[in-house]
Amino acid sequence: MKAAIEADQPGDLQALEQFRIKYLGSKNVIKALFGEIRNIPNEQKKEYGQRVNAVKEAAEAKYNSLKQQLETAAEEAAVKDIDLTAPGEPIELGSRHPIAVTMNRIIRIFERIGFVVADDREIEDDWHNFTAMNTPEDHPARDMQDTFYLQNSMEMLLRTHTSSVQARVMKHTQPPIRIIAPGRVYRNETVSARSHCQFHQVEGLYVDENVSFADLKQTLLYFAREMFGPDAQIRLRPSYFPFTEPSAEMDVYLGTETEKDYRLTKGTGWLEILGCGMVDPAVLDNCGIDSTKYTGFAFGMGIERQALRLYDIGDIRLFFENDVRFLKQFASTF
Ligand code: 2NL
Repeated sequence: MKAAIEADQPGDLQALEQFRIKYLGSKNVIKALFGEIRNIPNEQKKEYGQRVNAVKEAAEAKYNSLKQQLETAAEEAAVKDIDLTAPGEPIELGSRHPIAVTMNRIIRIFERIGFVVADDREIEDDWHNFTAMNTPEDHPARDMQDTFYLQNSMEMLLRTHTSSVQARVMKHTQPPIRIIAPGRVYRNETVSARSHCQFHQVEGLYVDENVSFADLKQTLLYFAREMFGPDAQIRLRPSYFPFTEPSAEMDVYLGTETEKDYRLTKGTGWLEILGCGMVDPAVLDNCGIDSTKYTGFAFGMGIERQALRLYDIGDIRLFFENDVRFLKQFASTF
């Protein structure tokens, strides 16, 4: 048996496995030799047992050393098959999403005059999204901002604007506060080429002593000129929001010289880009800021519509489909 084991030369891992099953497996041939011990005269049993044991140990030792040898050889062969001079797989570079590009441009403009980015959750409670913003339950303005509620709870919802982020900042920070809150927001709306149930917003808030409507106007004029060029003109039209008083919509003058500008502005040359106003004192008080001491202005703008314009895209849904054929087209923007 010992000679047989020595003669057996498994040349690869598969043959080695056959060797293992034969000599070391659960039904191995050495076991049979151990079984024979009852037919051996008593005085020879000890020597017989020792010899069979030696056979077993020889098989184990051979198995272990061959296993190491063969595995090392297999690893070396695998490495040898790699062509280290072959060119690597190219790593495809992605590109920024056009919404992110547009948002970052807006953020940078406000950062230059001291606004700091504030960020928070998209799943909000009713208080931060509505009540703090002077829109209590049953307020008609809630209809315009119908949203998605979490299952089993009318308390938790997907935020309809990033004002909720600013409410959180006001609750834990005393003025001066100068923040912008960019982020994704949701509305329960039918999806079409022009509107979607999810979109992005940048809101801004400035609260301090003696903040005036003139500060708001000058800040927005600065923004319009940075965003649309040094000749940009703005106009403010009276409007209504529950959280600001007075409130206004801001339009930027693009002119009607190009066909695109004519179409976009419906022939007027003016494009509506944001809503704004002086923060309603009730909102300040709701968030723990003394409205007899402080005043503030706030504004909010949608990103998708500006991005559609910037890149001349015809359908808002393209922003959310993540089709690389669409996204690749913005690889050169930053
Ligand atoms: C729009 C109009 C607006 C605000 C957002 C705001 C935030 C705080 C307090 C008061 Cl914390 N107001 N945000 C104000 C006016 C307009 O958004 O059309 N957005 C797309």
